[in-house]
Amino acid sequence: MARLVIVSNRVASPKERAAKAGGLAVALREALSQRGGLWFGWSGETEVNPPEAPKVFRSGRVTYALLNLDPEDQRAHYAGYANGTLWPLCHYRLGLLTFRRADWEGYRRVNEHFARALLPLLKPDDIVWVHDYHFMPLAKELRKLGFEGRIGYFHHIPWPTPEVYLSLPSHAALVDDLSHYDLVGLQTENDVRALLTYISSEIHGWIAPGGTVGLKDRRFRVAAYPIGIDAEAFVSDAKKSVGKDEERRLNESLAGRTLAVGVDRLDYSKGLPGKFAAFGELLRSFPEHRSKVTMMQVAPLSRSEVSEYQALRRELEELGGAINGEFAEFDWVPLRYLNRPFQRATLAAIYRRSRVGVVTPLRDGMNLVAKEYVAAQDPEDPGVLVLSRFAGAADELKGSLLVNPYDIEGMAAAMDRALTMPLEERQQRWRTNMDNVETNTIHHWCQRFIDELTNVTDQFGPAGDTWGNARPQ
Ligand code: ADQ
Repeated sequence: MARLVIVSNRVASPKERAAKAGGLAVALREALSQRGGLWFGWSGETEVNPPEAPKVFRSGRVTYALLNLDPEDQRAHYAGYANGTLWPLCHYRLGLLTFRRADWEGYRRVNEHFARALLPLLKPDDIVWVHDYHFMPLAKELRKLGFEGRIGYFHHIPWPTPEVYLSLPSHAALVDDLSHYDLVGLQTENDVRALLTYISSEIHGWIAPGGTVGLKDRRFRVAAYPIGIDAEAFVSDAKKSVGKDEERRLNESLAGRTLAVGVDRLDYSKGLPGKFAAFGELLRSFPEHRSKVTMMQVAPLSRSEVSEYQALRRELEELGGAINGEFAEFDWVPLRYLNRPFQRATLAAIYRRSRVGVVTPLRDGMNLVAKEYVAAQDPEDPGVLVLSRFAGAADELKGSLLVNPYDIEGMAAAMDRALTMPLEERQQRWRTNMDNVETNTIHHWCQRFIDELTNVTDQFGPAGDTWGNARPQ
């Protein structure tokens, strides 16, 4: 079996416990330990004139290789191009997009640095799987250095429609970068359609049936691989939480009230101001819920070095304060707002206790919280998921109440419907969602991507012969 090499910006340290590392990190670590593998990424440290070679260490069957970055390159790469340009672009927030040539150059320099450091560690038959928008140019840089093995890329965030994508000054260069991968994975069929439409209508690429793409003299495959969660672990954590100290404390604090929950990184793509406003609207327009429903929003801080995130934090503090100021009673605080991370088991207990899960991003590649909320429910008495139609998960979780996150009153009405939904309908809707969460787990996702990357080049015909003799129409 060929060795697996994973490249990602952050690497979950081997000592990080499963409950803390998150489902994706755990699944990747498992895939690596099954076949033996290498996990390559940024060390989290910066230094002026960093060494070309990464720090390498082993844990079990997995080798870790971590690279230090120059502080200015790291800023241009991470806060600059990746999170100041690509993140807002892919989440349809053109008003927040900044494009600076220096950031674009820094982004490319970091990718070149990564490729130079990775190449000496690679064997010709390795399977290299690159994660996310921080590393779109990595395959091209590895190819320039002579690596001919299989390289795949998975894009965890949405791929925007051509009209939006064309706002990026470096749009053609970036898709040219992608064409050096053998397999490009996106979250949903909508994302695939958006990328393929751009390729065929804007840069003269060819699309063959099955998603094989021809661009200049290269071929690669583009397909949807909707990511899942470790459903079993969530079910088990949620069940175990019953009767434990944390569940007891939560119940005591709620004093018999109904709970609605939101769990999102503090990020402007997650639609948090709209969610707060919708909860305020619920209490205003449906006064029967006052003093009866508490909303808990867990929002750990992220990317605090980017100014838009600082502004969002202030906005939420103000909005949250205003809701509590308007509606709180001496014995009831409507909104509990927490900026801290929790262990998976604690999150599972909170999800299970919540009659409503409110997941209302303005755009989201998938949104794993939606799936975690479903997995944690009690099948006998499940809660209802209120889900943004603009989350990738909306394609799969058809038992949810789908909402438009720009429609505050519509979201308030959906929360009311969820809070008053009869048991039988809740059970039916939950079963529909749970069937999907149990079928398409993070393990299936991982295996399917690796299997298809392993075999992908067979579909392209003999090397060097771009389209066989027949040019696809
Ligand atoms: P994210 O934008 O980070 O992921 P999401 O898919 O919701 O969003 O995953 C967040 C993860 O963090 C969940 O597993 C959640 O449990 C965990 N988490 C959130 N708050 C937490 C807290 N307070 N304590 C501990 N854990 C917490 C990106 C894309 C998504 C895509 C994923 C995976 O933006 O669209 O679904 O990658 O591909």
